[in-house]
Amino acid sequence: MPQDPVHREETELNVKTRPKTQRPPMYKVLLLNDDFTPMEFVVHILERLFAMSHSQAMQVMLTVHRKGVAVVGVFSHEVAETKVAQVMELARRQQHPLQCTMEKE
Ligand code: TYC
Repeated sequence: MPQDPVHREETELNVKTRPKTQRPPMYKVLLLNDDFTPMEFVVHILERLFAMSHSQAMQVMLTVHRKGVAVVGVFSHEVAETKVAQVMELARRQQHPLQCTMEKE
């Protein structure tokens, strides 16, 4: 950028009047604890659908188990919806009561 006073002023003016670019809202995907879903199943879900390593998946699963809920990822609305649907479908197929929801960040 030119740094002489005239050009500097233009640069600052541009910064002030530049239209704000809106970032799309992001969504947290939350996993909820229950008393019945096996721990290994939750770990498997976190590895497969949320690209976590085995030890990372274990840690997050134990956080949900102890605290009741944890954020397992932050995504665009479309991706978050897909992740929630995939978790719910895999749990339903195995007849586990695992619950997964999303909320605006
Ligand atoms: N609480 C479950 C158990 O003791 C394990 C579990 C962890 C279930 C995380 C759901 O999102 C969950 N088998």
